[in-house]
Amino acid sequence: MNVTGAPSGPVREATRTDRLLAALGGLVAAYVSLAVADLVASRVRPEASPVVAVGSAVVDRTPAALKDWAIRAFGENDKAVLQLGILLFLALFAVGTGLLALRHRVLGAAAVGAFGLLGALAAVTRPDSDSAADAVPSLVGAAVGGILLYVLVGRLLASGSGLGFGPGPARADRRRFLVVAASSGLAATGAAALGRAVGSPAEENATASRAALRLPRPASPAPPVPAGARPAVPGISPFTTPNRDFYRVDTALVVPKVNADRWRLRLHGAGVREELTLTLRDLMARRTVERDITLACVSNEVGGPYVGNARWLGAPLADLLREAGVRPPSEGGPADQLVARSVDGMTIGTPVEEVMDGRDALLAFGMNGEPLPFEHGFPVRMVVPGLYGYVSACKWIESIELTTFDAYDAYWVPRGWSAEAPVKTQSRIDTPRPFGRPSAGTVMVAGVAWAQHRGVRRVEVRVDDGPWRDARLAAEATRDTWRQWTYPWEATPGRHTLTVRATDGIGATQPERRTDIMPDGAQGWHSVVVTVEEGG
Ligand SMILES: Nc1nc2c(c(=O)[nH]1)N[C@H]1C(S)=C(S)[C@@H](COP(=O)(O)O)O[C@H]1N2
Ligand SMILES: [Mo]
Repeated sequence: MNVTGAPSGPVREATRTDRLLAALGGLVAAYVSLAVADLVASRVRPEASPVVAVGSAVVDRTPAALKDWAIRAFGENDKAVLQLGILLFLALFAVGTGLLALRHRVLGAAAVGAFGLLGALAAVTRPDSDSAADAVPSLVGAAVGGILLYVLVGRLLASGSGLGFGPGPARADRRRFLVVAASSGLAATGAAALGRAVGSPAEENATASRAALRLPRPASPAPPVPAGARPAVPGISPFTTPNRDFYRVDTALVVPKVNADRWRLRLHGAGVREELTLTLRDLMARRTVERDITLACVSNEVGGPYVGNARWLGAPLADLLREAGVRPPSEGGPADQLVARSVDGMTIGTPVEEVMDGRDALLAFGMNGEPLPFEHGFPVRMVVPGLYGYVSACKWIESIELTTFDAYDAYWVPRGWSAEAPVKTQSRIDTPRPFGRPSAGTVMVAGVAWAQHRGVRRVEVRVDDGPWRDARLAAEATRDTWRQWTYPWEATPGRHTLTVRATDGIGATQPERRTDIMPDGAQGWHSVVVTVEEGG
C-alpha cells in the first residue's frame, strides 16, 4: 500500500457511482464519528459531546438579532432548530470529505480529524469545561470516523486495477463497502443508544441526590392565597403554574445535572468581609422563606407565554449578603452589581440595591413543593421579584460576585440587552383564544396581568372601539404575583376585537404602542380577534 492512498497501477476514472458511494461513505463516517463521540461523552460529560459543544459555542457567538429572530420564529424549539442546522452543515461537510477521500484517501480522513479537533476545541473552551478530558469525546469520535472513511474509500478504490467496474471484483468490493458502511452505522447507533439509556454515572448521582433531598419547613410560609384569587374560568391560566407547564428559557443545550451533595455556592467580591462557601445543607439550615413569585422573561412578546407563577422556597439572599458584610450602594457599599454565575458559565447581573431593599430575593431550592426540577436550576437558583429572569434568576448557580456595572458586563449585555431591567407591566387575554368562535351571549373573557413588585391595581377590557370597562380582578395574593382577571362579555354575532390593558400599583397604565422585546422588554396592549357565532 502506498502512503498517499492513491490507487496504484493504472488509474481508473471515478465513476458517478464511485462518487455517490464516496459521499455516502463520508456521511456514514461522520455519523459513526458523532455516535462514538456521543457514547464517550455520555460516560464522561454529556456537555462535552461535539454537537453540544459546537452548538453552545454557536449560541454564544450568535448575533443578538439572529437569536432574537430564532426565539420569535421557533420559540422554545429554537434549540432543536439550531442542532438541526448544525447537523445539516455537518452532512454537507461529510459529503465533501467523502469526495475528497476518493481523490486522496489520507486527506479525506485527515479532514474528518480536523473537524474533530474543532469539536475538541469547542468542548475545552466552553466556560463550564474544567478539564482537558472534555476533548476526548471529539477526538475519539474523529479518530474512529477518519479511519472508517479511509477503510471505506479503500474498498471503492480496491477495484483500481484498471479493469473498470465490470462484473468482477469491483462489484464484490462495492458490496463489501456497503457491508462495512451499514454494519458500522448500525453498531454505532446501538452503542450510542445504549450509552444514552444507561446514562452517565455523574447524571445518576445528580438524580439520586435530588430524589433524596428533603425540603425544610419554611420559617416564614407563603401568605395564604386569598380565596378570591383563583377564579374558576375555563381557559384561564391557573394562579400557580405547575412545574411541568412552567416556561423554560436558557442557553443550555444539555440541562446541567448537578449533584446536590457536591454543590457549593461561593460568595465573594467588593465589600464582602470574608469570602464564603456554602453547601446546600448550610443554605437549607438558614432562615428559609416561601413565597409566591411570578417570573417573566424579557423575550416575552405582548400576549406571549414566557411567564409563570410558582411557590418558591429558599433562603433570603439579603440575609446572606448582610452577614457577609455587604452594604447596598445607598449605604455606601462599593458594589452596585451582583454577578451570579452558573455551572454552565451563564452570568447574570442584578442590582445590589434591589436585592437588599426588602423584597423577597431568594436563593431558591424549592418550587411548588418539590426540589427545583433540573430544567429550572436544581439544586439552587436565584429569584428576585420585579426583575426579568435574565437579570435576576440565575439557574444552576455556583457563585455570586459583588462588583459594579461599570466593571463587568454580564452575558446578555454585550449582546444588546439592558444591564438593568425591571419587569414591565403586561396583561394577557387567555380566553377566548385568538380566532375562537364563541357563541353569542355571555362569554367569559379572562386572563392574567402582572407588574411584579408594583402590583396590579386595575385591568380594563375594550370590545372593538368601544369604551374601556373594568374587568373583575381576582384578589391580590401579593404584589409580586400576577393577578387573574375576568370580564363577562355580552357577545353579539360577528367579528370582534378584544383588547386588554392593566394599570400597575403606582398608577401607570400600559401604553398602547407595542415595542420590541429588545433591549429591555416589550410594551403594548394585547388583543385577540374572535368571531361570535349565532347563539342557540
Ligand atoms: N444558568 C442560566 N440561568 C438562567 C438562564 C440561562 O440561560 N442560564 N436564563 C435566564 C432567563 S432569560 C430566564 S427568563 C429565566 C427562566 O427561568 P425558567 O427557565 O426556570 O423559567 O432563567 C434565567 N436563568
Ligand atoms: Mo429570559
